[in-house]
Formats: sequence, C-alpha cells, structure tokens
Amino acid sequence: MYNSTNALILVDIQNDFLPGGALAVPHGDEVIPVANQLMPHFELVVATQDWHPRDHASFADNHPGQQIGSVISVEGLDQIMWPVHCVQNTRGAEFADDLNVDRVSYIFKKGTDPRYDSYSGFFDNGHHTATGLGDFVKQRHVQRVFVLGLATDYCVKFTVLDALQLGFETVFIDDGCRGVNLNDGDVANAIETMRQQGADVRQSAQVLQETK
Ligand code: VGL
Ligand code: ZN
Repeated sequence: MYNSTNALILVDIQNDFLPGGALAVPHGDEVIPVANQLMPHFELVVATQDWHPRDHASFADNHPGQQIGSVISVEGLDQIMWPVHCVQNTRGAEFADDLNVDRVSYIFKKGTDPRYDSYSGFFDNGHHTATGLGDFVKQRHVQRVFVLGLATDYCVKFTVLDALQLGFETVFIDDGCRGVNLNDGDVANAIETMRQQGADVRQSAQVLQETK
C-alpha cells in the first residue's frame, strides 16, 4: 500500500516520439491510455517536455558529415546524433493530442540549452542545470515518484536514475513505457539498470491496485 505523497511523472509524451514522428518510438502511442488511466489516481501529476532550439547539439543536422545514431563528443560528453526533433513551438514538440493534459499541474521543459542534451527530467546530461522538477516535488512532500513515458532507454531511464539519486522511492511503470532500442537489448538493459539502482518495476494494473 502506498501511503506517502505520490507523484506521477509523464516523460516526453510528444508527437515526435509517436509513430510517424521525427524520432518515432515503436508503439510509443500505446503509453497514452496508460497515462490517462493512471492520472486520476495521483494527487500530483507533472510532465516533462523535450524542448530543443533548432541549433541543438543533439541534431545530426547541425554537425556536417554526422549520421543519425553515431556518437560524437560535445562539451566533453558522449552525444548520440538524433534526427531533428521536438523543436520549440513546433507540432512535433506538442504533447500527444489524446493525452489528458488538463490533469498535469506543471510542465518541465528540458534540452533548451543548445550545448547540452537532457535525457533526465531533473538535470541536463552534464548535471549543469536543474529543471526545477526535483525542488517542485520535494516542496510538495513527495516521497515516491512513479515514472512512465518515452523513451525507456533514454529519457525514462535517466529520469528514474536521477529520482533515485535524489532520494525518492521510484517506481518504473513498465507497460507505460516504450523504448527506442537503437541497439538490440537496450530496453532490457535499461530496465535492469534501473532495477539494480533501486527502482521498483511495476505494471500499471498493480499500481492501480496499490494506489486505490
Ligand atoms: C529522447 C532522445 C533524444 C527521449 C529525447 O525522450 O527519450 N531521446 N531526445
Ligand atoms: Zn531530445
């Protein structure tokens, strides 16, 4: 039974990560009904939004000669080259049409600095800047966070790992997430890493039972 204050964190449920989008996550649209079903069971729901300037360092397009999927060093960090996605104020960056955004109390934008990628909803990849999500949930006395969204092997994974680092009990909602699997096994490895670092892996049906 979950008695302490719980927050549900919806990670990057945006058009560009859905089938047909610029960085489509296979079956990414399947997380939307899971999110909608769970939201009413949480006293606090927040969302993250990948929100890049057009000159963002993660876009292969901005590095002549680089291919999507290759890895280069940017500001001292390994950076995967992604297709142009979630550009600020574009349709691709908007939340999925079917997502019940009226239940979301606050949106944390990330990846806004052209120099740094930001997979986690809490910090950019170099931990230079906090998005405010950590302080926001701490101020509301949240002890346990539940994480779902896109993509399991990038933004969900790093959001979960930072939540654990910040001291939250952290639940990864397996059927509420889908991954990219750039390499075979990436999603399975991501889940194993989250589990090893202390995350609880749950299905949404179990979460519904336990948050009744
Ligand atoms: C994501 C790659 C690049 C994600 C965001 O939301 O998982 N992945 N930007
Ligand atoms: Zn991105």
